[in-house]
Amino acid sequence: MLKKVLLGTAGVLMASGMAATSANALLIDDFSTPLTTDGSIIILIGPGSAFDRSAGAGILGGDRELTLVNSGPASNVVAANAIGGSYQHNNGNGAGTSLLRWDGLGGGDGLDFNLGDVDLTEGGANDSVQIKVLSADLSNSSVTMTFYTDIDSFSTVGVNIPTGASDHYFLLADILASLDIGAGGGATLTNINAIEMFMNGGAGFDLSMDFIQTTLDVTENVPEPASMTLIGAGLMGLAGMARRRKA
Ligand SMILES: [Ca+2]
Ligand SMILES: [Ca+2]
Ligand SMILES: [Ca+2]
Repeated sequence: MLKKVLLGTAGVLMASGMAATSANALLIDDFSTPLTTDGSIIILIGPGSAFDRSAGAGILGGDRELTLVNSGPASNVVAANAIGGSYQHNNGNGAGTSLLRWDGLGGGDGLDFNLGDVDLTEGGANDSVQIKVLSADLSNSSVTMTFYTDIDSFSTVGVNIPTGASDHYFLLADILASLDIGAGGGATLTNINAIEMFMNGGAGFDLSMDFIQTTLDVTENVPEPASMTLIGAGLMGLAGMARRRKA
């Protein structure tokens, strides 16, 4: 019985250890705020574009802008929605794009710089951007993210999202190393005022995301021996408590 309790405790400790590590996270969007467009779904049949502004919880800076484009042909259907806490983009038999923008409250439908010098690293605690992908089918497609300090200082990085579901991380250092930068240089990750995510999808492109955040990549940052020892010590302490309780 005690063995079972201890195994259970170990599980909880491991889980809480993981949670503590990933608690250092700066949410960009969890898509809990649906699109403002009626029914939270935009459907474009044939060439054209639509703009959506959604303000609410779970959005960095409180304001998410979306420009959805159907590049044709006339029979192509392009759809986007934020229903049930995820963002989805789907192309039919032609191309289409989603431009998601987080540029803070205020400003217009274009690119503004109102995030208030947000620190993506949270004082150095975060080393990665995490994109929780529920499903992806990205043939003939590309996804990029651009991080702006201001109109002249920005960095664009390609996001290589694999097909299917994935918990996808890319390093903040990759943003700094980007060769695709503004006339004034790259972004300063501790002073970010706008973020864009551009999905340039060919025919059949589908992408569904649960959330985007900056965090510590726990898949690359495994516990060091010292903290494993601490967990072990904690376990022995709990074992002692359990024994005393039993007695
Ligand atoms: Ca805005
Ligand atoms: Ca804007
Ligand atoms: Ca979500």
